Amino acid sequence: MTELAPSTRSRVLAALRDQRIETASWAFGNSGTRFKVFAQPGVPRDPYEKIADAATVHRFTGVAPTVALHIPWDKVDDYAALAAYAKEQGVALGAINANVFQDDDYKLGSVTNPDPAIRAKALAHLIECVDIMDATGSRDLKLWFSDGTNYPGQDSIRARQDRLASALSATYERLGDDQRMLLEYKLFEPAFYMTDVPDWGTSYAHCLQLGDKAQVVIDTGHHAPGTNIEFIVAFLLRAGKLGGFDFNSRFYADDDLMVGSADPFQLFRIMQEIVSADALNPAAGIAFMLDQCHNIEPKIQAVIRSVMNVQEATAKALLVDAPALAAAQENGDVLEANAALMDAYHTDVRPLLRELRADQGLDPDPIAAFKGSGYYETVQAARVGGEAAGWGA
Ligand code: AOS
Ligand code: ZN
Ligand code: ZN
Repeated sequence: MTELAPSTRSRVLAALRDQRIETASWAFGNSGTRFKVFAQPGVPRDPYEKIADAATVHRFTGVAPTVALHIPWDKVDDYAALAAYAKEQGVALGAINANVFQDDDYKLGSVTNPDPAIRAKALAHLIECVDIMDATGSRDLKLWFSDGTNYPGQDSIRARQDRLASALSATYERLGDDQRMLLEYKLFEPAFYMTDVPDWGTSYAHCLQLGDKAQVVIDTGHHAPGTNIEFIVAFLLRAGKLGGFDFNSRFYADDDLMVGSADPFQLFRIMQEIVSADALNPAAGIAFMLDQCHNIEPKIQAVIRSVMNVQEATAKALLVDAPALAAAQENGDVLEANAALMDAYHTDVRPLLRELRADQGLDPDPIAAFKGSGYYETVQAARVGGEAAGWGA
């Protein structure tokens, strides 16, 4: 890497030191496709063990101090005790993810179901998730609805929007002052004709109507191929409506592969929008979460790699020469403006990140450190009969 000016170096290192990435409990459990779940040895058998794995990721990376839970995959009797255990392990509990997609009752939808009794059951679950947030101290309720229809004419699109709005509003009313609702959208799957929250515009419109505590969450795998995700990021940032990300990579649909593996340049472009809007620091309120499934690769190591991939994209975004970019844009200098981004993107930031970790008292190579720690061998021996902890359960 060409020598950085000392002021740039300290600015970039300080920003990277403050960065926070949230892991997901379900990433540590067995997962798969509808064709096969390949079980791995040593996977967690309960939410406590998932938290222990998430804490391990934080121990080696230093920037992943929270872990998102999924209800009911992470159902326990005492959520305050779970939060206390997380604290002992050196992490905190993050977003609470609701699940209104895995009951037989939800075949025709959850909060948009034509049957009022099923809508009431779904809403009760969303409210229960806010009760859980009170116990865990979580700030964010993450809502993803699989609701939609498979055939034209199956149900009224407008009536379903009304039902959705009403459930969102009842849940919003239940939020405490410091709690938020993050509404995720997804183009398709499991519904194939029409999804009730298919895109950022739908999520944005509902969030706008609800109020400040409702924000859009962008899952990077939930768009049509070729969608300009950084445009969505820029738009929502400007509107003050970007609540966070579910990071992952995709080649085709909702592949849930490791973030930064399919298209590291896209991840850089997203982080560049974040950095240029000064929205990287946790104080800006954007939750940078991972939502991934490690179907064939070792899970803890894959989560560590994912955290590092986000760090690398962020470091590159922080290296963009902002004054030079602004000047080129102002002068209409297309090539200089583009070069300002590309120069930063092509910088090898790995030495800088090694330096950051050394400064933080961490091993500069988290993957080698994890492999050498013996943690994976220990849990493989201890956790006999680990089960599917989420998708594919
Ligand atoms: C589903 O496709 C969404 O990405 C969800 O955010 C998530 O994977 C699920 O709710 C697990 O929590
Ligand atoms: Zn997601
Ligand atoms: Zn998804």
